[in-house]
Amino acid sequence: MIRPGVSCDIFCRVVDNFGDIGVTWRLARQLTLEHGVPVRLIVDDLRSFSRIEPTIDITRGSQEVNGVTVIGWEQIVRLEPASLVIESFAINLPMSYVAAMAANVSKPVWINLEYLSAELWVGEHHLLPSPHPKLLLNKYFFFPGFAPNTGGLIRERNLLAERDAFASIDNVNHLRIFLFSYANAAGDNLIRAMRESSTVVKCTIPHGAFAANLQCGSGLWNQPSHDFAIETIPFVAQRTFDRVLWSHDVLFVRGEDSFVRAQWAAKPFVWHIYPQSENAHWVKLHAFLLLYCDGLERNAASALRELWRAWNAEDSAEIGAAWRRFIDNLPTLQVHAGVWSKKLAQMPDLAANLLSFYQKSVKI
Ligand code: TRH
Repeated sequence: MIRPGVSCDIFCRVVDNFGDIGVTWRLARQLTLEHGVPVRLIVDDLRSFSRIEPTIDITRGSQEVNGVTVIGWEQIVRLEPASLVIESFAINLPMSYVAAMAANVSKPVWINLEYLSAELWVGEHHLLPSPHPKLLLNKYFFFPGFAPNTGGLIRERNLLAERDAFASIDNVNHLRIFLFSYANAAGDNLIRAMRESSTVVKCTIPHGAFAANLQCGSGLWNQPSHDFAIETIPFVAQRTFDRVLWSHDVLFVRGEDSFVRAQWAAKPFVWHIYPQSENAHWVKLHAFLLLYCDGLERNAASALRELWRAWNAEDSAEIGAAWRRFIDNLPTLQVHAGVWSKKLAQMPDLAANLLSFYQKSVKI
């Protein structure tokens, strides 16, 4: 049981795209709906937010959505700090709010919710304190991750049961591909390879830069075909995003949140990692592959690695062959995706880990 009186402020700055708001919104909802914690989500970009939560009114400084109080960034000066304060992805909190935290007799538990990574050092740094240089305050690094010595992954209480109930009514005889990606120079050749495969393929692409950058006009993959269909769809609300994933057989995902949801969907997937300066993202990609491919049959593992490499390198020349090899190994990859998802589900979820750290900290 969560100790009475806990309240939580989550701060989100949208750097780009939807991952920052995607992760914080998911966490805010879970803390409120499953743990009964009153949450305020303070966001600097309601317009981006409204793409994944259409009920957001972008003209309102404060509003109640799914039990969470959503507050515009400019309202911060009025806030009395909560007992649990989560800043996401190392953003800087406004000085006035930090000073108010320091002035509190019972100091809030202050968390920096970090980016997800499978790198080993993450476990060593998880929950390390970072003392404020001037004020009597500690901020704690909280690292999501795939190992028991990390903060784990966001996983709602009924997620896997809902997924399994959904899967049992699933019955189609063509290959359904969901393609959510950053703009990718290898995109056209990937779609060409899908179109030319011997399997009947239906490919769904959410609106965005990836779809916009495809050479639809060239007509090659745009011509009507009995064996291939491609459709672009508008963004759905995040609440229904999982159902979209569950109704496909192969998932292309990106960033952080959809990457995790593909793993809970227990489907073979391809990750377009968020590109970082100095190619730092390749280290993260390989660290994840090392974990994910553990126990996966050799051929299937090499097919998966090959496709992930070609996709992230935007390698137009290799993507077609890599796709065909991936598809040849699909049954094995499907079984493995289920095994991986079960393995991850053995660990406590991120919200539970967060609240248990909070409980321990307030007892000290
Ligand atoms: O959008 P992303 O690439 O997000 C990010 C940001 O770029 C961020 O700066 C970076 O730090 C981070 O990645 C690693 O990908 P992600 O994380 O998958 O977020 C997409 C969110 O959008 C996710 O919560 C799912 C949601 N979504 C919907 O709700 N409906 C949709 O139809 C789609 C396609 C996505």
